[in-house]
Amino acid sequence: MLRTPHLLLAAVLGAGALAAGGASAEASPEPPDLPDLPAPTGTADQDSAPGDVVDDPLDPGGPTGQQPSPTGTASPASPGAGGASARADIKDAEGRSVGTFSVEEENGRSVVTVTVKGVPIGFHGFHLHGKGVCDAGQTDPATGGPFAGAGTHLSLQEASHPDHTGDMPDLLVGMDGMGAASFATDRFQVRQLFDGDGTAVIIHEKPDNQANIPDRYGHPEATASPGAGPTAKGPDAVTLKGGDSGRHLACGVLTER
Ligand SMILES: [Cu+2]
Repeated sequence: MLRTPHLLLAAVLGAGALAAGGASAEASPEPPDLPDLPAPTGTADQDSAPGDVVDDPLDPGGPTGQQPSPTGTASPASPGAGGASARADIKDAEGRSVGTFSVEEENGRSVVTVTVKGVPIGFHGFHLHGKGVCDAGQTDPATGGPFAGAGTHLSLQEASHPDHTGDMPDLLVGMDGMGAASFATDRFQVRQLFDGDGTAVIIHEKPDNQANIPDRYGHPEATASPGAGPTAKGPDAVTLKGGDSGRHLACGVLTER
């Protein structure tokens, strides 16, 4: 049902693109960061309509029957990797179930789906942490919060926040305490979640600032990140570790299925 407006929009914007870029619109590759889960519409000017791509990532089901991209390179599905999936029951520190988390590989992307209830209103930092341990009795000395055993943010390579493998969009919870989200990420494949120590999904008490601390916010030089210089501006070392999301509110150990 969304396809028709897209096509119309693409047609309108495509006219401008043709005037500006001509036939190069078809040959230009998709921006690497944009999910391309749904079957492409096959229109020659899909890359020239910025609004078109943004609408589609939350439509992973999208079996529209449209033909695949003519180039065949838009969907980096790897043979044998498709269909792997994992899930987790998310519980708070009192052991109450507050939601479910699932991730499933589709067309080379990992599609995450989460639903929660009984969680405080607002945005919550939402991450995969690098150990599959959810013990409410393990207290984080830095925050006093539970589930310290889940470790730091899952990171398959050296990175700062918000570029860890396990960094995900904030989870928004409504006035009724319920929240739901679905998104795609290419930061990990499902099998990688079970290498080593396993993986836990964590809902934090506070929003994640994604380390977006503009330089106009100063802070004591003592908390500056390594190499930040004497100005002590921008995100400090703590922010670059976790996005200032605060305590762990709830936790779920991922299991393969
Ligand atoms: Cu976290």
